Amino acid sequence: MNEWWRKSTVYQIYPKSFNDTTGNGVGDIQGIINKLDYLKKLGIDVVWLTPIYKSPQIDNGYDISDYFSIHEEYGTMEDFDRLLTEAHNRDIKIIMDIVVNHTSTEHEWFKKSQQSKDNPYRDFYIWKDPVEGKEPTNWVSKFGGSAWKLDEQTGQYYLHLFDVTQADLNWENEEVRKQVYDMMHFWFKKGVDGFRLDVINLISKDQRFPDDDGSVAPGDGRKFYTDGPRVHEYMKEMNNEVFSKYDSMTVGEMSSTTIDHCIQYTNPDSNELSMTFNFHHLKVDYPNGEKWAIGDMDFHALKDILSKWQVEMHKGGGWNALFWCNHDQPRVVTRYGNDEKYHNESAKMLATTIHMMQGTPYIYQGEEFGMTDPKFENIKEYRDVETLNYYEIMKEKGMAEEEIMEIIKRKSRDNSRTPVQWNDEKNAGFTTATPWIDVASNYKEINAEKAVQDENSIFYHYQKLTQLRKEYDIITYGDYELLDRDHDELFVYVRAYNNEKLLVINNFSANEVAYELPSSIEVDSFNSELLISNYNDSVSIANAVTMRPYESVVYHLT
Ligand code: TEU
Repeated sequence: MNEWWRKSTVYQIYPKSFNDTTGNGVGDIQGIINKLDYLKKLGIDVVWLTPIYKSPQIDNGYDISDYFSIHEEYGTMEDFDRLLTEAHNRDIKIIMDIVVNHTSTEHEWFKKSQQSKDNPYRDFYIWKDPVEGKEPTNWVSKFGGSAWKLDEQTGQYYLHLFDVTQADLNWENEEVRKQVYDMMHFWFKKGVDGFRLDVINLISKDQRFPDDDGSVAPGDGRKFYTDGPRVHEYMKEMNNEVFSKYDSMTVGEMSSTTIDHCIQYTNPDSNELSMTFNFHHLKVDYPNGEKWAIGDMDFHALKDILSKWQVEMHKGGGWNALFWCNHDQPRVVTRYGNDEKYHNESAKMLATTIHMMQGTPYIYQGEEFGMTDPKFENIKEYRDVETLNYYEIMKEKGMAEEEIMEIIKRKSRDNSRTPVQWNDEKNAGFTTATPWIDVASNYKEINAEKAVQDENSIFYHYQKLTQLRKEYDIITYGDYELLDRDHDELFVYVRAYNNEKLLVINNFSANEVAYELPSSIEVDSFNSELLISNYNDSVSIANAVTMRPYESVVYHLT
């Protein structure tokens, strides 16, 4: 089997914030077509489009009301077909984001399901009688509040792990599964190259629907639906019915998952998915696991987690999706780097850290030239449903406005959803109208046009990383070892493949750090070549090196 995705770099587009050509303040499909040459220049191989289907847009398209049509603000099916052709003409593949854990409550299936208990669509969703006059379980929604909503007319509750307008589908129902597979065939037949599957490890629920004992957090029901009882059976069925029939790539978004499950999802012998996203490395700044609180990044935990996934997925024949940023996460240069004095250095260093690992790397729009969090101070500037819900929840807890806004400023998903900063013109060149969400104020300094004009920019660093991946098999196939685990500032690892090694040294601090390489590396017995660095005058390797603030170097030893 041709596993092209193992050597690919993926670029994620959040269409709403990408590029507006119709002048309505919202990005569109034509806007993506207009930027394909820019993406080609960056060197990416695959575009992941977040949902563009018809949707009431309560959760920006993750609430689908019709899987077969395009959301009208984004354009038409003809526009989409043109995008596919234009992308393929440039050797860029397109993968669609598909949301099948839930649909919008405006989907026809849900509307019918809601009509009566004996409607044939009733069983498409998860309806339960009240228990002692209350919710069927104590589970909370990931966006806050109960995960159950009472339907007054029929007297039953439906499950929604996310927003109340995102009703969970009942995967136990064979007809649901069949409809989903048919819909996937529809998109494959159009020519799409694969899917990103939204929260796909939540589709199988424990059919006993027990209460949570609160041992992790009050009402945290995760253990009853995460990597649930039949999830691998469903993935194998989906693969057998759909994916196996096309030369496709599939990436599953795995919420709170484990390495063992991800090995099972992605080892080719299981016939499930190509690769998985997991989020453990993006929780190392959550104090006691709490997202809506501010904490320092635990650097040792970051190294341990990323390394453990590298080593164990490799051993188990699994495959990682590598990423720092997406539309749900704050911008990494602000979060784990330094978005002021060392903006350029730290953005490049962070990129190198994951692009030299084993797996398929993802670049989120704007990351390639170092977009930062916008640092909006006022709740009126925020749009995200999760953020607005938690604003109310924190208010109800009696927290002060100032404290709440400090948390939101650091944690909101809108941090990554501000319009792409194309140039230094009005609205950063994103739109001629009022954008649906404000542009970050630093667009005159940080924008794509400026990056493309400057050979030392972050953009060209990413371009180089995508090229190296194509040239050096060791990046794709080599094994991984973390060095100097306890070092407080440096993240150092080696990749090894046949008789070659890659030595990757990243300084995560603003300090100058003197570093002596462990003798096990035996640098003297190799020829070494500096493959990439983020200072123009990084030196060739020796047993001892001095790493400048956020310096990052990669040596190829042969
Ligand atoms: O996200 C799933 C998910 O659990 C998150 O990353 C979520 O945003 C986070 O836990 C909130 O703290 C996916 C999509 O990426 C996200 O945009 C959707 O809102 C969500 O599923 C529901 O479809």
